Amino acid sequence: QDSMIIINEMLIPALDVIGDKFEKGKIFLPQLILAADVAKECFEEIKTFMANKGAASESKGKIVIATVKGDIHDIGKNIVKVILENYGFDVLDLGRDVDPEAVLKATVENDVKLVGLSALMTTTLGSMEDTIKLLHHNNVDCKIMVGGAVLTEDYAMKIGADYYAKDAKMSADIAKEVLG
Ligand code: B12
Repeated sequence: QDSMIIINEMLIPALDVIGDKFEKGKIFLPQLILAADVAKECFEEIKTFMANKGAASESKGKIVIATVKGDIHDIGKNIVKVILENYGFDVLDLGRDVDPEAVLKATVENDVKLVGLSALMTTTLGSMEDTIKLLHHNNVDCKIMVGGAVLTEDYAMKIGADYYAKDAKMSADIAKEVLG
């Protein structure tokens, strides 16, 4: 609970300030990278803390997660992973800049019923749509949840996702609904 407060009320707003300043040209790429590195360190600490408190032992089901092709933003995706693992789900993290084919392969080979995709840029929403289309064209029996700052619920539905999650807590609620 305390970890979620630190993430949602302190770390994410701080990154929003950084993003805003970057957009307005008040800070530049080196500062953006520095801020991202600091945030990563903080999330690592929280992850270790949560792991020490003891995650659930019995797996509640498998979930594939990935940041889509062309996108290297993975802080949000990594938070989602930590939270899902804490709720007892097995997370197969494919990393960032992930090819749609790799998502398809991991989902089919591991008989995964829930896939989570992340995209942080308007330019990579197309890769997200391509990944969803590929899963649908191959008739993969799985639900797809999507997230990332540039997404909206409407857009998520338009590109064929089953669920839109605005934050990590919501991803856990969706996983509970889909996987029980
Ligand atoms: C940190 C950061 C970086 C870091 C990334 C480090 C890393 N390892 O991730 C670095 C410095 C590398 C970077 C690079 C770039 N960035 Co950048 N970056 C950011 C920044 C400041 C914060 C993003 C972040 O981590 N937020 C915090 C996390 C926790 O939030 P989140 O990702 O939204 O995740 C939460 C939810 O969305 C949801 N969620 C997210 N994913 C998923 C997935 C699932 C399955 C679910 C269920 C939920 C979920 O849950 C998460 C937790 O609550 C944003 C600004 C912003 N405020 O968003 C810009 C931003 C995303 N970057 C931007 C840009 C333009 C770039 C660059 C192109 C810059 C450049 N000129 O090179 C490159 C892109 C390189 C690439 N190909 O991807 C733009 C994108 C603009 C746009 N609309 O397309 C932004 C919005 C900044 C801006 N305002 O201009 N960036």
